Amino acid sequence: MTNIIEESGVLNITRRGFIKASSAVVSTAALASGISLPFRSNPVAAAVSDQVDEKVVWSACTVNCGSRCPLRMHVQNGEIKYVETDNIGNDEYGDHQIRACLRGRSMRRRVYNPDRLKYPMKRVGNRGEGKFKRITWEEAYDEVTGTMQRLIKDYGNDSIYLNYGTGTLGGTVTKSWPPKATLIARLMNLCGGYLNHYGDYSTAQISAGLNYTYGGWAYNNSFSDLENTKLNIQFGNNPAETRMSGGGLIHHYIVSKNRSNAKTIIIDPRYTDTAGGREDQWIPIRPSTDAALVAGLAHVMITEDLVDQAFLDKYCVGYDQKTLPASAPKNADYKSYILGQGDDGIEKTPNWASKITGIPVDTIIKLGREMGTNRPCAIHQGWGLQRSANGELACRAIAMLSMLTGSVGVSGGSTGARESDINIPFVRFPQVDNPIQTSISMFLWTDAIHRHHEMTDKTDGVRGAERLQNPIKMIWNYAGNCLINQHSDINRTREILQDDKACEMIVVIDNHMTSSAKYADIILPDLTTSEQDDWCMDGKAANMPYFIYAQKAIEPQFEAKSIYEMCSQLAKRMGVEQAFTEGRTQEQWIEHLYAETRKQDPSLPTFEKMKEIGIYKRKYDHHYIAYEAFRKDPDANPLNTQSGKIEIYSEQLAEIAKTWKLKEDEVIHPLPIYVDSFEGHKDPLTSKYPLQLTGFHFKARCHSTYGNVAELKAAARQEVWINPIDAKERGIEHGDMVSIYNDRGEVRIAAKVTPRILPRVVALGEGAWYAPDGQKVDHAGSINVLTTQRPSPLAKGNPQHSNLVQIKAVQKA
Ligand SMILES: Nc1nc2c(c(=O)[nH]1)N[C@H]1C(S)=C(S)[C@@H](COP(=O)(O)OP(=O)(O)OC[C@H]3O[C@@H](n4cnc5c(=O)[nH]c(N)nc54)[C@H](O)[C@@H]3O)O[C@H]1N2
Ligand SMILES: Nc1nc2c(c(=O)[nH]1)N[C@H]1C(S)=C(S)[C@@H](COP(=O)(O)OP(=O)(O)OC[C@H]3O[C@@H](n4cnc5c(=O)[nH]c(N)nc54)[C@H](O)[C@@H]3O)O[C@H]1N2
Ligand code: SF4
Ligand SMILES: [Mo]
Repeated sequence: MTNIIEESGVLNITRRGFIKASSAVVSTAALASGISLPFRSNPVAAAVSDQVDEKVVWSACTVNCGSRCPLRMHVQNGEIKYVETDNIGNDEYGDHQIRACLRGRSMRRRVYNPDRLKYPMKRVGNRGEGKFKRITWEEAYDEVTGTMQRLIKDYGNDSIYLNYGTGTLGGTVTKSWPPKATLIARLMNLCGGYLNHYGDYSTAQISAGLNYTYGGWAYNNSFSDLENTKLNIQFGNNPAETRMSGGGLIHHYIVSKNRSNAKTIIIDPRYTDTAGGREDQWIPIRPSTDAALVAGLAHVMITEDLVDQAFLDKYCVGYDQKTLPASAPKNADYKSYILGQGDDGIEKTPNWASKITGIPVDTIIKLGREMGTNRPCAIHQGWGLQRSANGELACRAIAMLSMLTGSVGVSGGSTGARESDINIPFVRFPQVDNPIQTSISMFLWTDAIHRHHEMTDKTDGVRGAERLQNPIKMIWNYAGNCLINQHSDINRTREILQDDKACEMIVVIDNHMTSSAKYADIILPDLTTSEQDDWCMDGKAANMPYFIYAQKAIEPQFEAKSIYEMCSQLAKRMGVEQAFTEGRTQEQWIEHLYAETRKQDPSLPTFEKMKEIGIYKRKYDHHYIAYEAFRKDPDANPLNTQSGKIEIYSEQLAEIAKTWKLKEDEVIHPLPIYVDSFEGHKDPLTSKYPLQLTGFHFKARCHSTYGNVAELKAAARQEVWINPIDAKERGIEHGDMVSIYNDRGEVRIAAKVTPRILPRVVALGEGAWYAPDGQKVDHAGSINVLTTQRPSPLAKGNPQHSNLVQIKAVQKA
């Protein structure tokens, strides 16, 4: 299909169909097939009214869903009338269209949403009450810099915290995470620095855990490489919902898996959309027990002589006595652990694993044999299973399967981590060093407000210092809803934040009046992507990376300003304006960053060309194979671990396990063993709260973003998944209103009674907009009313999928 957008990024089309485009050679056939303009359906109106300017502008959806989609804004008289997406090219796999999902296509409803923040505002009521008065930008800037200067003087720069926020993760100038990449950090670092955070809500446990196994962030083969595999095993990985872009990873996943025709096994407590009839086998598993399943599978492979011993000997440390480090006690190797010759004396038989996981013994034996005889295997894990109380161990355990089968570093193989991608290098906004070295886990900021004096490296994972010197007195909350909605235990957070003598100033920079914005002292209304220019990238895209030049489609709404403008103005008041802007406007930075990028890679289109084409895709004819060089020559290309090899037994973890202060039910271990977790199926609390509640990332929203679009809410309703057995015991029928509760709070939402979830497990999509009534009961299905702020042992991360609850019926449908 020909399309005008191939020739011109920004088209001006008049009501009478004249085209005022820079370069366009546009056929009427293209017009007819590519765009349906309102004037064509109403020629009479067109004839009598004045000319209307219509243009099509490339923009993007920059939220943190892992994909990143181009949007083509149809703008009439300065207003977005409708939203299209990538429909250029021939759409052949490998050069396919990056088509936006329903969320991106509803961007217009986010830009013109009644929740839109219009003016700078200052809190007038109690914090969290949601009462604000309109102020001018000048007043807002003065208030922020005045208070900030006082706090820096009284407490130091380490009392100023940049909260996690990923609302504009896909932007470059507007990028909201990691903190050091944001313009707020640039501003703060020019003014003495800020308290940093490490880790993220997405991958805290896997980053911490597999870091010791592979050395640094653990990569895996790209999904496109599934076309070479013999067996496809997905642990808690749901790209059909979490990588939804039509051009993104679910597309790579389906096409390449079909090409290999490899058997596909989905291991998840829920029957996911990724399964959705495309799987050969669904193995439902009790949450937080994957490590036990792995041990059972290892037992099968070891006892039936199906492991790749040569691989384990050459590339790994600690599989058996031969490669165990000298510092380790005897029998501290993995094989001894599995065969019951280790410390615990328990043989990890399929029968043992079955009791813990709820998976039949036969299924475990069969799967172990399939893995051992279909090498290399593609073993991937999503991040849901590590977002749990024992997630650091679970994610390391899954990687064992790639090692036992010798699948690491080869085509068709895997590492056990989540799939990786090839990227196009792009020069980012230059960063200024942070003079403050201290950082905390992104999950412990509420603690750092009210018990900072107790927080040390050994107790709370403080980094860069032995202990926290100062409490958090000010929070910058840019493009994030983690102040309330996305952080655990909302009721606890509310209590901590209500005291405005503790944390004295909260600045929220957002587009909408979110639950986090209600807790602001100062609200600064930001532009949306549609109202400014930016480079948008970092979408997961296997071996077809791309970037988008998002261009301003409409004028700023109300009094909203760009983050660049806000920070420049604040910098001016702090006396660092020149250092902050380096004399450039936002548009000049955009051009400058691209010029720098093209210096590295002159094959990229010119800036002018990018304006026209909007999106640049690069097709690679190879796949990303993680640790390929290491596999080929481990001596020349060692890993970044202490030994240079894959560490099944980690001496560093053994040391941490000895020196850190942990609670009785918390385990850090040099081997990837199975342990019961707090709020797991064996926790004594199950006598009161017998159901394991697991969260999941839901197609109706990207976290909370798009959560206020009525059409999306109606298309994919928020409901709690419950098995018919559990429902029947409680007199619950499909559609009934139920109460989900534990000691932390209560949520009321409709029940989805379905065999798609394991009995004794219930599931709720994360991100619904918290809607409490006067009685503190949430009516939106906002899961973080029920989650805990107790961190996981090693990462000090968010165990947001480990929750025990009870459910009762409250109202018939
Ligand atoms: N229980 C539970 N909680 C979870 C999770 C879970 O699985 N379970 N998942 C966790 C994970 S993995 C993550 S990544 C976090 C995500 O947590 P957040 O990063 O807080 O993600 P969002 O809820 O999408 O919030 C993004 C905010 O950015 C705003 N925004 C969007 N576009 C713009 C813009 O152009 N400018 C500005 N200024 N603001 C904008 C949105 O309005 C929204 O308020 O949630 C975590 N919370
Ligand atoms: N539509 C949409 N897409 C998104 C997001 C979104 O909010 N909406 N968020 C994006 C972000 S920031 C992130 S970090 C990713 C998150 O990506 P993930 O963390 O992978 O997503 P989840 O849905 O939390 O978990 C994936 C699957 O793990 C399963 N699971 C939970 N516990 C266990 C367990 O113990 N064992 C096993 N085997 N499976 C388990 C869940 O049922 C779920 O189907 O998604 C991204 N994509
Ligand atoms: S939410 Fe994700 S998949 Fe959907 S349009 Fe935006 S970037 Fe694309
Ligand atoms: Mo995330």
